[in-house]
This record gives sequence, structure tokens and C-alpha cells, in this order.
Amino acid sequence: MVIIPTYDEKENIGPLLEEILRLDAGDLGVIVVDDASPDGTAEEVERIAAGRDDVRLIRRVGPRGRGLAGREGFLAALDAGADRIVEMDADFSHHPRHITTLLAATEVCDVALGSRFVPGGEDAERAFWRRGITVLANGYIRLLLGIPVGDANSGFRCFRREALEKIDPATLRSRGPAIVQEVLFRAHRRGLVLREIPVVFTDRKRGDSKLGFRQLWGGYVAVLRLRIGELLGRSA
Ligand SMILES: Nc1nc2c(ncn2[C@@H]2O[C@H](COP(=O)(O)OP(=O)(O)O)[C@@H](O)[C@H]2O)c(=O)[nH]1
Ligand SMILES: [Mg+2]
Repeated sequence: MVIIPTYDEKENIGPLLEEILRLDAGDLGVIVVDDASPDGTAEEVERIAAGRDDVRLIRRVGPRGRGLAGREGFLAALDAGADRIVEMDADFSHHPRHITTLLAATEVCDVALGSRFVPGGEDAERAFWRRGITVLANGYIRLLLGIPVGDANSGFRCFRREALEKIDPATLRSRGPAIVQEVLFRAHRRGLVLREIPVVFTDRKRGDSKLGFRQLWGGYVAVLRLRIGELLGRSA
């Protein structure tokens, strides 16, 4: 099962679903979790999903957030009985061709992390400043949380069902993009076997990034909170 959080991805979601559904990866279902996108992303998904049972749309209401949507997607995938759960962005930064490699990797690990920073991986075409931020953020997260991975910020991952159950999505706290680090933090602290798989990231061609300075800053604070919470005895 592939879960995709969307906010204003009308132009991307159609072509993306098409590529995912064309993959030779068994009966891979897709759950799109949309946060009432003003551009009509949900209607586009409904149009595609009509008459087929491998594409599902969750229309969220209430406060929106990458974290809130991710959490809901994880829970829906578990609820649907999924054996493997892949999370990815809708903007083609995460290319569907990597899904099969991530799925295969979970035969020998609990969580396969799509990584730009292992041999074969690449952060292509992204603005210089975004790459700089990613490098700094990785150093900060590794230092603070002590997680031995090269790419802590990639939200392109595949989980074995039992691994995701251990991560316990229902109790994730992040409302925003920091969910990516929170999930990694839990996976590591709860003893899951992680493996980094090289992927090539490309910058989005259509639509706009939702990650502004405020969200980036919020992510750093969230990571710091995770560590402080742990030092105060709160379980990861
Ligand atoms: N449901 C939902 N999805 C979101 C929200 N914010 C971002 N996303 C999705 O999360 C993914 C990553 O967001 P993006 O803006 O590309 O962030 P960036 O790649 O870090 O610049 C994309 O699929 C977005 O559509 C949100 O508030 N709600
Ligand atoms: Mg993006």
C-alpha cells in the first residue's frame, strides 16, 4: 500500500498515480490523503478512483498538516490490512520507479529509507540553498538524536507492517513535516532494523513547495523537543 499526502497537487497526482499503478509490484493499492486542497486535488483523485478499488481517497477536514495526513494514511493502511506500507510525496521528487527497490529491501530490514546520501543516491536539480539546508539539517538530526543514517529527512520510505505497528502511528505527535523525523526516531529507538536505499530526488516541476521557512524552523524545534522529551523520561 502506498500512501501519499497531498496539498494542492492537482497537476501531479494524475500522472503520479498512473506511474504507480503501472509498476510491476503485485497488487499495490494507493491511499491519497488530501487536506481539502483548494485546487481540486481531491476531485481529480475521485475521477481517477471511480470504478476501481486500488485507489482510495481520504478527505481530511479540520486543521491541515503533512504530519496529520501522514498519520491518518498510516492508520488507514494498517486498517486495510497492508503487509508493506510505502510513504511518498506527490510531486515526483520521489520517483515511483524506486518503490519496487524499497519494497524488496524490506525482505531484509524493517524499514527501508529512500536516501540521497548513500552511493547511487542523488539530490538532483534542487536549488543550492535547499541542498545546503538538507545537509545542515541531517548533521543536526544525527548529532541530536544519534541516529546513524545519512538521510534523515527523506519521507520516501517502506515499512513492514509489524514495523509500522511498533512505531504506533496513532500516538505520533507531529502535526507538520517533522513527522518524518519523529517516525525515524521511534523506529531507531524501538530497535527496528533500518536500511538506506539509494534514490534520486528531483525538484518538483509542477505546483509549489509547501515547505516554507516557518515549517523548516518548526521541524528543527520539533526534533529538539523529541530529544528533550526523551531526556525527561518520555518514551520515544
Ligand atoms: N495532506 C497534506 N499534505 C501536505 C501538506 N503539506 C504538504 N503536503 C504534501 O506533502 C508532500 C511534501 O510537501 P512539499 O510541499 O513537496 O515539501 P518539500 O518537498 O519539502 O518542499 C507533498 O506531497 C505535499 O502535497 C498538508 O498540510 N496536508
Ligand atoms: Mg516536494
